[in-house]
Amino acid sequence: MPKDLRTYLQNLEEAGEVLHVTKEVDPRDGVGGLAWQGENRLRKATSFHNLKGYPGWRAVSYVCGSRSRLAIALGTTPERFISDVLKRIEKGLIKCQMVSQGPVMERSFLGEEVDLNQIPIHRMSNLDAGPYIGSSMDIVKDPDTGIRNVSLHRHQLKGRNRLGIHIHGGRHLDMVYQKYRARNEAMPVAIAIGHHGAYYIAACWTTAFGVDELEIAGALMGEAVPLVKCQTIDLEAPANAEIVIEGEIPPHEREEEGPFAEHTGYARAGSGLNPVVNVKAITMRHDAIYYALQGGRPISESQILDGMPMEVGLFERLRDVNGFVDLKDVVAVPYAGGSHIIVIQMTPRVEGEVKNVLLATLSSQYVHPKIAIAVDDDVDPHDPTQVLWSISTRVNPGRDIFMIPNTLGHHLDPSGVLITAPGVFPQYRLNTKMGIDATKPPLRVPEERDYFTLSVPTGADRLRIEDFF
Ligand SMILES: Cc1cc2nc3c(=O)[nH]c(=O)nc-3n(C[C@H](O)[C@H](O)[C@H](O)COP(=O)(O)O)c2cc1C
Ligand SMILES: [Mn+2]
Repeated sequence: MPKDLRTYLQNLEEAGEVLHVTKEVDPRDGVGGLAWQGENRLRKATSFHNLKGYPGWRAVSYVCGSRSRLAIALGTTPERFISDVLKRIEKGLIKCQMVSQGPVMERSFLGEEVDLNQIPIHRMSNLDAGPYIGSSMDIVKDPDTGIRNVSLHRHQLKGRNRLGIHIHGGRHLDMVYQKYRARNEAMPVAIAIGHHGAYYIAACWTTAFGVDELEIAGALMGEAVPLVKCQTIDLEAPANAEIVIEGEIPPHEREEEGPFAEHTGYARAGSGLNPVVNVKAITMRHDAIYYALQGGRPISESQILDGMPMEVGLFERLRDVNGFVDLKDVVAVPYAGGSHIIVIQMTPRVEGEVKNVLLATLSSQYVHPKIAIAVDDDVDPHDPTQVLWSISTRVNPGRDIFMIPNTLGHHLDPSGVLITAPGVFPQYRLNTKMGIDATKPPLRVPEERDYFTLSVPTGADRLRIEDFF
């Protein structure tokens, strides 16, 4: 059976990861908040069975909203996620396969029949300009090479056949869009909504320009992605998606878009005059499930989907700094926005090595990392109390912290300085990058390193208090 949202939901269900909400909830005023609480208070994904104004529809949220769920998507564990994913990618990408039919073609609405309001698109946060689609995998094709690019982009609902779009300057979709603009042509886009978690991990993958992320999805799953032809545009879309929206992005049209609460938790950065999508067709399953991906304030799905693929990409890069690093783990801290603070766990071998690793963390394929913190192998990088303890007891700030001002930061991080005209696409911000070396002295100086050996309360490494009452 091909992997899709339904097989994924089944796996999550078996792992006890899904909370079923049976009472009526309004997608415009409640789905976002309840889904957010489901994760942040109960650590569950949510399935909404009774949506006000949308009889017969079902919506799911936070299916990609935790480390354990993304591990389930790839049949691994959070601890083995990085190494397992790297192994699969190193085996090679898997080409997509064209098929003539797929469940996503069960119903189709063309031209005048198109009405986005028939989909229970939810309003995520109070500061948002309106309902937004966050689970949208935007598929475009480089007009020069014909190579696809897949990435997630927020889409504001603007009318029955109109969506807003937000494109980070310099991302691959922006590079493809620039080519269409230079030709004065509209860029066709197929927007796939609702699929297996592996597709979402792949769509959030940052790799070289000219790599089809659907081939990454194939490698992650170990099976080729089946594609069907779109009906109104010259593109292909995943045959087993829940919904596909076909549209075009005109080259020069701009319209107010946003505000929209982003992965930082704030809503105003990024909003302004942004491109639009004119929708030409909607195809979907008979009983399509809407994936109400929750963005915004941590912990939303944004931090996990941005963060976990980034951990893999950074691990791959950092292990080769200076030829070899004894790297243990890389963590994009979810409650810190998921991608702006990166904690690296490593065993330093020689003085200076850690700073080189921190520099590489702050300058990679990702623009997001702003603060990089290195901890030693006796500190759990996932535990904020241990990371803070390590900073407070192992960092001599004048020696162990460096800052590099006026580097390119993430344009949605409002602490940065906007260098482009306010509210005009694309936007860029400068920020300062900071590295913090909170490791012990390196292996080369064992006596100095030993000075920082952490004490253990007597017996705590052998005894468990639960066994004593
Ligand atoms: C939930 C979510 C929403 C996102 N929304 C946007 C967006 O609106 N605009 C954008 O440019 N990137 C957005 N991103 C980030 C890109 O999808 C992501 O960086 C992707 O890997 C870029 O692909 P590329 O390497 O092909 O450029 C979002 C990411 C997530 C996880
Ligand atoms: Mn890409």
